[in-house]
Amino acid sequence: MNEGGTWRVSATMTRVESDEGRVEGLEHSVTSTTHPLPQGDTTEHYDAVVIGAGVSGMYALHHLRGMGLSVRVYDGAPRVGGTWWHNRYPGARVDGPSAPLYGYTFSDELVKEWDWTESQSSQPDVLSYLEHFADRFDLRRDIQLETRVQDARYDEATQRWTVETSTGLRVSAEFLICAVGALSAPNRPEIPGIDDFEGECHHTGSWPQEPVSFSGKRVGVIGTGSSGIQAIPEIAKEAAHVTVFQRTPQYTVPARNRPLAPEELTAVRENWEDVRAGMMAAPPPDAVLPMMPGNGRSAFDETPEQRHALYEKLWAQGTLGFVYGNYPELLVNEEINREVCDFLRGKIREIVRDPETAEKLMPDHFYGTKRPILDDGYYETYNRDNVTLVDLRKDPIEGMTREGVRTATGEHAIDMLVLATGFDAITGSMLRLDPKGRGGVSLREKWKSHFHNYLGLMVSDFPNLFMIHGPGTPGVLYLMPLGAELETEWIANCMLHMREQGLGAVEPTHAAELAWDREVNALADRTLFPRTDSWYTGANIPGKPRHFSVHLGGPAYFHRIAEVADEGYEGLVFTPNAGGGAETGSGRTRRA
Ligand code: NA7
Repeated sequence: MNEGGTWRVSATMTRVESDEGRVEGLEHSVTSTTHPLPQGDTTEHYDAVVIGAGVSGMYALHHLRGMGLSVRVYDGAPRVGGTWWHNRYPGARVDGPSAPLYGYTFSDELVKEWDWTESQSSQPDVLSYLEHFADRFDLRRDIQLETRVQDARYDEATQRWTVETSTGLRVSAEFLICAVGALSAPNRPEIPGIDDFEGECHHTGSWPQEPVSFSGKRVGVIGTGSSGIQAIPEIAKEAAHVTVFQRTPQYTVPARNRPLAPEELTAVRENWEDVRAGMMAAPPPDAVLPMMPGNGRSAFDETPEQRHALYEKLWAQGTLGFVYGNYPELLVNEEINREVCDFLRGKIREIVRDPETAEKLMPDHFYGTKRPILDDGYYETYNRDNVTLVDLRKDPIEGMTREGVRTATGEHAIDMLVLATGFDAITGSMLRLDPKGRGGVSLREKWKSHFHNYLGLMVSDFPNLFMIHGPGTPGVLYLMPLGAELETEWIANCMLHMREQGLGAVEPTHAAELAWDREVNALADRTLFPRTDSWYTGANIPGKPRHFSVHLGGPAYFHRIAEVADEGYEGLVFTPNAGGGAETGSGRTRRA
């Protein structure tokens, strides 16, 4: 959409970028502020520093560079890919709407040229795709790997961020884009004696680069979330024995991964505009829950038999269609949710032959209120002779010894411990970065008791800092690549607005943050989500403030943030450019 000579994301989510990576119409609108270095000063200067070379960070680089900005990306890993680089455990694959939807959408060429091979893409395939993306759009020349950002500080006088890296670099930038990942700060449980364990120990979220052999080994796995449930069947195929230490039993639905037929890809490519539009379509205003497209029928208009037939059909089809193709009441109505839980518990009893093991596997929370899981033979794995399940609710871990895991009833000798214990999700990687905002205020201090933010994109007292997939975005419950595109485009348009208006700093008001928090929570409170302990609420991390951190609007979120921009960036305070020379723009520069 072209408004007065510039491009911005409108409420209808018009695409703004060409395949070549230039943002159409912007070449003359944005001037890079790469400065010549003063003598003796080794600081590098950019318009924007992006932290993270994963799905979001790479797109941010591509888009901002396409606007003519100077951009530098830093990532501690030796390769691009972010979460998809680190989560290389056996069985890792996309467990959401997958190929070709789990990919960037902005480039028709990219959609046409990348041949996804499976319906649920494997981690190596996603990583190859991201490597291809980096090459295809010539991103590597602006990405510096094996370089962790150790310090990031805002200077009010110059309206710039100064970043220091593990490699001794000092970098200055007007904008700091934190693409640090929603699932990037691994949660290592503090088990007494864990450092005494003499065997191998690997976390699924930071899996070794070298191949890990399970052959002939007794492997203990702690954790039965998505990662554990993907990894356990694969490990059990190779290991001498697997002992699973389960704290919370989980529902999981068959992934039904299968090879993609070429004609399926062709059909998507031929209808790409419609497919893409469908991914972003605004839910109807009377939607039971905006993130749930549902199947067009209300559960209450059908008989119990009809509902059961739907659950059977969805189970047979597998995939997250079990959630998204279910009744729209699934995540908001106790009665319907309980019916689905009963159905799924029945499936566990059918599959698992030993009734005692089946009982240990029975989940008791509302289905879908923890991240829904897809598996490939998870419950079936407990029918193997080499797999044992320990129910930590009845037999808790007391500590680790040199040889294994000690629970209340005895010791489980193992050669390898796999920690599938998840992440300090959504906020953990920002807290690990701990940027220092106005007056040196630290994010850790700011977020000590609540993760205040505005639109999931910005934080008051942290001018010119933007987050992608931050708390309060639908990030982890939407399509991560598309979400990254849309959030980046919003951020880019905000930057463009500042350049046009001669503005040097932007941040939200605290009042806007509080209102946003209410908005996110009002949506969540309509659902069953807040009633379950999960990483959405922060309950998986001891001592973490309980705060529901996901916007449940799905595509509605993107329409909401577009509306904020269209209405003159309500809730943001802009400060004129400290460098002088530029005039403060029209009615969009406001005070709180
Ligand atoms: P999750 O979903 O957070 O799962 C972690 C699992 O580890 C879960 O079963 C936890 O039990 C368990 N856990 C965590 N800490 C402990 C301790 N101290 N003792 C025993 N068990 C523990 O992480 P994943 O990596 O599986 O998945 C994260 C996301 O990645 C996933 O949702 C997809 O979006 C992709 P709990 O349920 O907290 O009782």
